[in-house]
Formats: sequence, C-alpha cells, structure tokens
Amino acid sequence: MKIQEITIRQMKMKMKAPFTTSFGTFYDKEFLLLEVIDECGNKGWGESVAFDAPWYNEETYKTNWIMLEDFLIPLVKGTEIEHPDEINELFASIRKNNMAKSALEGAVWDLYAKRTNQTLASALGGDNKKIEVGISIGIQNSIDELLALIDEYVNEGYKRIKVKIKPGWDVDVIRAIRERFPEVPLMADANSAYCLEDADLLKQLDEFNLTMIEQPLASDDIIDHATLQKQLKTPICLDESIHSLEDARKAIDLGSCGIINIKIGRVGGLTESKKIHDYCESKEIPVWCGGMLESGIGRAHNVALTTLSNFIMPGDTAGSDRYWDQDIINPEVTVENGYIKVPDKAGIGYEPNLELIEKFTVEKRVYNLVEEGVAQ
Ligand code: OSB
Ligand code: MG
Repeated sequence: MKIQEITIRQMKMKMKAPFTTSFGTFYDKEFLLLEVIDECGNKGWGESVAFDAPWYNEETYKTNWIMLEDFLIPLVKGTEIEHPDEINELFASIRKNNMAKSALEGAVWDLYAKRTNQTLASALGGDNKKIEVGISIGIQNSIDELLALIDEYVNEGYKRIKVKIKPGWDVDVIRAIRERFPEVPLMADANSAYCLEDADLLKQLDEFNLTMIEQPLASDDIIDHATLQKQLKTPICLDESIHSLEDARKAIDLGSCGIINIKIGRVGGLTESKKIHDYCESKEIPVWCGGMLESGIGRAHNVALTTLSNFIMPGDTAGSDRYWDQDIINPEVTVENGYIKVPDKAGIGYEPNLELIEKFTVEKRVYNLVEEGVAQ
C-alpha cells in the first residue's frame, strides 16, 4: 500500500472532571488526531497521546505536529508499505519523538487491518475476546472524596483501583483506602514524584498489599529503581522510564521492576509495544496497558493491544464515560463488570464520529502524498 493523504487535526475536548497527577491537572484534553488514506480509499485513524505541555515526557502535541510535517510524513511519502512493522524501521532514523511516530504508525495499523479485513486485535496477534480493566483515579481534595470515588468505581465493577500519590498524599491516603476496602486490588502511581532518599517512606507502603507501585523515581532512571526494588517487597512497575524494547531489556536485567506498563505512544507505536510484550512474556514479567486520557481513537488502539496474551494485569483503559460527556467514536467504549468486549469489526472496530470530530477540531491540515508524475 501507499499512503495517499494524511489529515492532522488538533483536537480539544473538555474532560468530564479534572484529572490531577503529581505533575499537574488536566481540565481539557488537547491532542492530535490523524487520518490516513491509501490508494483504494481505505482509511485508518491514529491518536497522538502527547499532552499540551512537556510534563509527562518531552513531547507536546505541537512538537508532534512539527515532527510529523517535517520528518515523518516525508518518510512515508511515496513509500510502498507491505506491513505496518515496516513503519517502525522507517522511523528508526529519527531519534525519540515516540508519540509523534506512534500516532502515524497506529493509523497505518488500523488501515492495514481494514485492508486485510481483520480486527486490529487479530492483526496484532491477540486472541482475547474481552479484556479486564481497572481505573486510575487522580489526586483529590480530600481523602473522603477519594473514598467516595473508589466506592463508585468498585461498584461499577472495575477490576483494580489505581490512585495517584505524591509527597504529602501517600501513606495516610493508602492506609485510609485499605481500612475501608481491605480486599480491593489496589496500586499507587507516583509519576516520578520521589527520590531514593524517600526509600523509608516508600517502604511503609509494603504493609498495604499493593499489587505494585508505579514509577516512584525519576522518569529517566532505571538505576535507582533497581536499588529501591531491593528494599521493597511491593513490585515496582515502570511507566515513564520505558521507551523501547532496549529499555525494557535493561530494566529487567538490572532488576529495576517486576512489572511493565506499556503505553503505545510512549514506546513509539504498536510494533514496539508488541516487541516489549513478547520479550516480557519470555522473561515472565507481566505487562498491562497504561492510559493517557485518550479519546475513543487512542482507547480503541489500547483495547486491541490488550488482547495479547501477556497483558495479564488489568490496564487503565476505562470506559469512555469516565472521561467524556460524548466520545468521538460509535459505539463508545463501555465497561461491564470490569470487562471491555473487544469489537469484532475490521480495524480498530469503532466508527469515528465525524460530526463530533469536526466539532472538537481546533485546526486541521491535509497533506497530499501523491507524487506528481509518478503512476501510483
Ligand atoms: O502515569 O499513567 C499515568 C494520566 C495522565 C498522565 C499519566 C498517567 C495518567 C493516568 C491515567 O494514570 C490513565 C488513564 O485513565 O488514561
Ligand atoms: Mg503512570
């Protein structure tokens, strides 16, 4: 296949409720949506999970737009692509900018699955017909408000609860949750808010039977995490620190973590996600699919990836209604008893809602990739 046209849209969607992490609060979600079209008129959709500011990693949706326009789209232009795995190799000459790469690569995966009339899940090699999901809850104004939210989500059936922690909102909060919900599968995500000197404080979390503690230390570290893991009973899960299969291999070798959170955008796409998944499976390291407050398009990609066999822990892919009054896909992603049913239509399996997409588009640009004078 040859990609003939790419549309980049800058989107802005209002979140149902603000979401607070140790690095800041989201009120709106601003992100890029990509649509690619091949020579037969097949369409594929991808989402960039880069935020509006470089807090989680160094990328933003604006830097993604520049990378796509100046480097990634020119690499795809005129290139015959047999399989989406080739995009991973094609983009290897460009350093980092993984979320920009992933947005385009993901759209090509969706397109490829539609061309070959299969679901994105089966194109990736996933068999599961339903996936088990948990929910990630941001930092709240009070412990009582947090407990009320947990109560709501446990009743909705979510399979595990993840809460955000930061210095000053950690041990007491987790203790209060455990007193009220002694059995619920529970984990904490620090988004890099601590340093090795905080080891004694983090050790206090060992008594609460957490399934894991996610990314306690610096976003670019695997050395201190290995030191910390030796002192903790609770498994460390790495999120921000893992950008590639190579990162995963080194972190596992060093003993920096016992579990890995795979985010498609952070690692540069579905092909790299699958490589990390397969490697972790061979090393008996469980993985789960992280979230970046995605719209329905990115959420659909997460659902498909999660059907692979080593996604044995519930991910952060909650239902559309947890984030949006109206999501931009039909049907929306729904969670029943903590499970999402994997769609059986070709590609991502959810239909983009073009009317709503237009409504939430701030800016868009169409790139024509047809080469003049070249027969297609
Ligand atoms: O670290 O997993 C994270 C949200 C924004 C930035 C980073 C993270 C998160 C979440 C929410 O935990 C996951 C989701 O519900 O999409
Ligand atoms: Mg995280």
